[in-house]
Amino acid sequence: MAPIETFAAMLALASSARAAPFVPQWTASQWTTTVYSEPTPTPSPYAISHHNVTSHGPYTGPPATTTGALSTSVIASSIPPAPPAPQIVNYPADGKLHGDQPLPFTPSGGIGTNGSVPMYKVASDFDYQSLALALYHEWIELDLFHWGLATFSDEEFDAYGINAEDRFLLQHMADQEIGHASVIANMLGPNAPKQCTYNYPVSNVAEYIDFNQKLTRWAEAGVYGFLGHLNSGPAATMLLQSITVEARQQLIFRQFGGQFPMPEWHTPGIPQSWAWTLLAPYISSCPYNQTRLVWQNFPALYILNQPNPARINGSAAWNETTGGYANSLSTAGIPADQLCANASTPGMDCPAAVSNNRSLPLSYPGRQVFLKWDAPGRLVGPNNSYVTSTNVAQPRFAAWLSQLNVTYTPLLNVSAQDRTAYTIQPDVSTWKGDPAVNGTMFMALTDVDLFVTPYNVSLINPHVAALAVYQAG
Ligand SMILES: *[C@@H]1O[C@H](CO)[C@@H](O)[C@H](O)[C@H]1NC(C)=O
Ligand SMILES: *[C@@H]1O[C@H](CO)[C@@H](O)[C@H](O)[C@H]1NC(C)=O
Ligand SMILES: *[C@@H]1O[C@H](CO)[C@@H](O)[C@H](O)[C@H]1NC(C)=O
Ligand SMILES: *[C@@H]1O[C@H](CO)[C@@H](O)[C@H](O)[C@H]1NC(C)=O
Ligand SMILES: *[C@@H]1O[C@H](CO)[C@@H](O)[C@H](O)[C@H]1NC(C)=O
Ligand SMILES: *[C@@H]1O[C@H](CO)[C@@H](O)[C@H](O)[C@H]1NC(C)=O
Ligand SMILES: *[C@@H]1O[C@H](CO)[C@@H](O)[C@H](O)[C@H]1NC(C)=O
Ligand SMILES: *[C@@H]1O[C@H](CO)[C@@H](O)[C@H](O)[C@H]1NC(C)=O
Ligand SMILES: *[C@@H]1O[C@H](CO)[C@@H](O)[C@H](O)[C@H]1NC(C)=O
Ligand SMILES: *[C@@H]1O[C@H](CO)[C@@H](O)[C@H](O)[C@H]1NC(C)=O
Ligand SMILES: *[C@@H]1O[C@H](CO)[C@@H](O)[C@H](O)[C@H]1NC(C)=O
Ligand SMILES: CC(=O)N[C@H]1CO[C@H](CO)[C@@H](O)[C@@H]1O
Repeated sequence: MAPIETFAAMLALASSARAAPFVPQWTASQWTTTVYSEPTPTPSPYAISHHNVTSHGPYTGPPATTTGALSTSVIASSIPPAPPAPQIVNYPADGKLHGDQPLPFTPSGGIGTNGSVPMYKVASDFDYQSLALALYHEWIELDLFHWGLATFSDEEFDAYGINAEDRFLLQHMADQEIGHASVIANMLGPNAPKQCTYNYPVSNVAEYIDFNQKLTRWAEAGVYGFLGHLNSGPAATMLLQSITVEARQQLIFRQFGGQFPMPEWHTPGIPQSWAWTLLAPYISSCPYNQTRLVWQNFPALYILNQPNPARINGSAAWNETTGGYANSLSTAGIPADQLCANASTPGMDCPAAVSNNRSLPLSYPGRQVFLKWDAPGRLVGPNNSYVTSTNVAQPRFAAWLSQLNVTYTPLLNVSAQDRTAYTIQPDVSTWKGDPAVNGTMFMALTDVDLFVTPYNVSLINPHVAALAVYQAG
């Protein structure tokens, strides 16, 4: 009878959970399928209420009554370095067991392994703000993926080799976002951010696919940046089980765009404020009473010669983006014989495919990269209610954030008046044979070359002047 008692207990948990959505009531149905198989009516998992966003375009409403990031008392402007955690320093790491085993076949240690019942909810402001940011991403993806299907014709997709079966995959990826949004909203509770309306910088299939592969990359990297820092291990586990699917979506959009699917050996993690900076410009308005975020919006960085994956020679691009932040590709004005969509030679062409070799690299070490950036103080994001800011008066370095590395190169020929400069792509590796600067990655301008590594990368924020996605491969 033990399974039924457990089932009854789970049902009780499920019904009491109605008032508190972050308790995972759907756990009950998982138990019913695995433990209890009587044909009894059982609570089934319900997806979060959502709709198909019908309005798109820039925000045209009245000025917002509340502007700026959410804030409380701010204690300091930077966090000084401190010694590492003694437990990590002291653990011998010699392959032997150093503690009694809590169970057979089970080593001592770990977090959340002592039998305490997991609570799939956020446990701190850090957790709340991080998951709320992730939810804003799931919402935009739910709309963006459907929007493309509704906006472009079958013939337009077919011209890029994205056929009916591929379009079903796109539809399926949109639907996956319902699950991702439901999971995160459940862990946040009743004030979780709601669906918004959006403004996409795209006018054809090539631009749409490129915007998608860039947006899913910063959404993915945005989560890797905070996942290991969450107070709630249960929330981290559940979120990761959505983000692994997001990672597959990113790869598929690269394949749809005819790019090499995953040139990098490691996916970078970025600070939350970077993910919010990159996302916010594409949100036009959010509902009344929308939960606001604490994260910073940095000024836009324009990569003037951003490599253009729609070209046969992707590095031969000048001012071919649809704007700052995403710096996603524009096909406007490119002669037909320079578009890889029109090429038929392997290495030059770029049909949607599992993989494509590109004979001419998008970018390469030694490349001059020309830059322009905005001054702070611009209104961005939902209802134009957030304000871009930076502590940096004059940037001096480009920070190339990719894979496991942040590499700085000096800004050259800086014009303080025009806010322009150029820099040279560095020749660095993660491991021998793997160029660090590759794939869909990030570039920030900074005032100092602060040494940061994947787990303390957010300490760079007080030094960031402007931010962009860079298309290195
Ligand atoms: C949104 O539109 C898609 C078709 O693009 C449809 O399959 C889906 O059911 C719609 N969702 C809602 C909530 O209306
Ligand atoms: C299990 O560990 C948590 C902290 O990780 C602690 O709060 C809790 O009291 C522990 N429970 C038991 C039964 O030791
Ligand atoms: C990026 O990685 C791909 C796949 O390993 C490789 O072919 C390409 O040369 C790399 N690009 C650069 C700029 O190193
Ligand atoms: C944002 O603008 C929309 C449309 O004007 C409005 O309905 C909504 O209440 C505004 N949201 C906030 C948080 O002010
Ligand atoms: C706005 O949100 C607060 C909680 O943040 C809630 O107490 C209030 O009822 C909400 N107002 C409306 C009109 O939904
Ligand atoms: C590709 O473009 C780059 C940058 O304009 C140029 O240096 C290079 O010669 C071009 N390669 C070919 C094969 O046209
Ligand atoms: C880039 O192109 C846009 C129009 O598409 C133009 O307004 C802008 O001045 C150009 N910028 C540069 C640096 O050439
Ligand atoms: C694809 O690119 C790799 C790396 O540049 C190269 O070794 C390989 O020969 C290429 N294969 C084809 C079929 O082009
Ligand atoms: C450096 O700036 C000067 C003045 O703006 C300009 O004439 C020159 O071409 C620039 N050099 C490079 C390599 O961009
Ligand atoms: C990049 O990261 C790897 C792995 O942490 C490290 O070994 C390598 O030295 C880094 N390279 C640079 C240029 O920082
Ligand atoms: C970040 O971590 C590295 C160790 O991985 C450390 O050497 C560096 O000083 C830290 N950076 C800051 C700004 O604290
Ligand atoms: C000449 C030619 O093939 N033009 C095609 C180039 O690619 C674009 C986008 O796929 C098509 O619209 C053109 O017809």
